[in-house]
Amino acid sequence: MKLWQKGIVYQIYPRSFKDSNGDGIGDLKGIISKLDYVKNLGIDIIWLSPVYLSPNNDNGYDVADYYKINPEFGTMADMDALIKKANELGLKIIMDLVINHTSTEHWWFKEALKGKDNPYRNYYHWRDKKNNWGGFFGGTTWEKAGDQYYLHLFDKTQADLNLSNPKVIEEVKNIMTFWLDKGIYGFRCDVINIIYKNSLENGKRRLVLTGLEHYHSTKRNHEILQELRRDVLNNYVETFAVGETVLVSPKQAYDLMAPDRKELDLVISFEHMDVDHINNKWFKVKFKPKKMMKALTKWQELLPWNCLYFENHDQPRSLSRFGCTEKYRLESAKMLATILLTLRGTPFIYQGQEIGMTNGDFKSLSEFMDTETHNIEKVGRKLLIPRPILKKMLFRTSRDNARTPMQWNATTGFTTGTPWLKENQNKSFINVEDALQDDNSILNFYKRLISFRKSSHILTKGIFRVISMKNDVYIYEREHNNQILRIFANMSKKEKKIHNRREPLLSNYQDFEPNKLRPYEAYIVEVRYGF
Ligand code: ISL
Ligand code: CA
Repeated sequence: MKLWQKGIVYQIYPRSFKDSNGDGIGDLKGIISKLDYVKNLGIDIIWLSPVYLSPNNDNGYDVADYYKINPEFGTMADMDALIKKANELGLKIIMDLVINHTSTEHWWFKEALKGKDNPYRNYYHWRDKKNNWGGFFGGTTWEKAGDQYYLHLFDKTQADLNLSNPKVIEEVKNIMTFWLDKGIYGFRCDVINIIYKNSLENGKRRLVLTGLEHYHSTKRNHEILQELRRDVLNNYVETFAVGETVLVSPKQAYDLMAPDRKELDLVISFEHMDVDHINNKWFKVKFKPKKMMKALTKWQELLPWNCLYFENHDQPRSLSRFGCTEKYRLESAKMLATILLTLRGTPFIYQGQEIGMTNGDFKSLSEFMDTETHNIEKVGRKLLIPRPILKKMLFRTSRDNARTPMQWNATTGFTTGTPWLKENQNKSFINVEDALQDDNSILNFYKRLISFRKSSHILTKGIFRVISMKNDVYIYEREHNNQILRIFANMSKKEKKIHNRREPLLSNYQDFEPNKLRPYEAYIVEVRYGF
């Protein structure tokens, strides 16, 4: 087994993790100061969201220079120190690789703006007129610059790179090599299945993302990934390339990660994140556990290995979506943790998830910093969505829900200054300092689960088999070498009848009652057939 299969990944969103100098913005020195914490949790791999030079219109996903560190985060020397200290602790680092687009502040783009015959013009996509494509952040995907328009599938300050230009591919290879030579373990590749555009013609009309068929999972996209593996990743002993995808089926995901195709190692898919909305994430509906179980089961059955996650910097907090933030906060957070760490695949934990952080307690739209949230607000206003409804949509779904500062303690744990994004006031009782001292905390439960998983061949290697998805109760097994663990998870706040008399090996309740699951109760039992 590779390290990325045995290990646990922890995602750090640098801006919100730990501020070391009181300017209200998390930074690299802050991260260094918390590496011991991450290590003690039982983590093996850190995924660092972008730290490159950036004007921060999309918090670093708009890269202005791939070879420079954003000064708000520190210096290249700090980055070297982070890699060194992490490696000393046995922690690997993967960095975000954002190659679908650059910031319009990137010097390539500034050169491109100089005119049609500039050598960098062809680094981007240009048209004389807009087409009918729809963007990920709402609205058109074309912005005028001079007498032409450039393509941006995301914010207008994120210009799509033209990967049909071999020079751009060379640039990507150089960037990857530069960072791998510094001792990182690999990359989380941003929106990696939409990087190659077959054509810039009008698309078939769709409710969202018109034009998708021209750039989604193209053949050439696969070839590019094969080329990056062959010419870059293969030069190193072991690397890890995990790709974030957009709208993939299990088959499309498998084609990106199948070992014999030599593209990515692992794919981040979204179906289980789409279970509490209709059409798109802004239209939330009541969460039905069955939908989640079905989505998880489907991917467990169809892919040999999954990226297991309930949260990241783009998703509202899982506790606020799929659990209970009040009466059963501890139980439901631990129940979700139990599922996360007992399925087959590589678990990803997003900063703060391990202490049960919840959605932000935003009171007004002006408190949001996220460009997507503001773009969608504009779209909503144009569509004449009544203000109270629009507000509700944004409060519930804004990506800023996941980006509020990490709650290290009840007071100035994140920063001694003014945080760049409003802190959640529940830091008074949801914070690392308190959680470390409380044996019953979500944090200590995560630690127990992580060490349980790592010492169990059944959980790391075993096959997955679903037993039941009825009545809000998820029951499945993992099996390896004829040894079986059965996992029970009550995903609701109602007590449920089940069949089980065996004492659990690990449970989110202190005691055990046979043949029932109390609200959000979840546990692991050992099964012996034929005895
Ligand atoms: O927010 C989303 C998921 O609910 C998606 O629409 C998201 O924009 C998409 O998954 C792509 O995300 C990635 O690329 C974006 C960046 O804004 C996100 O933070 C990043 O994770 C553009 O680089
Ligand atoms: Ca700082």
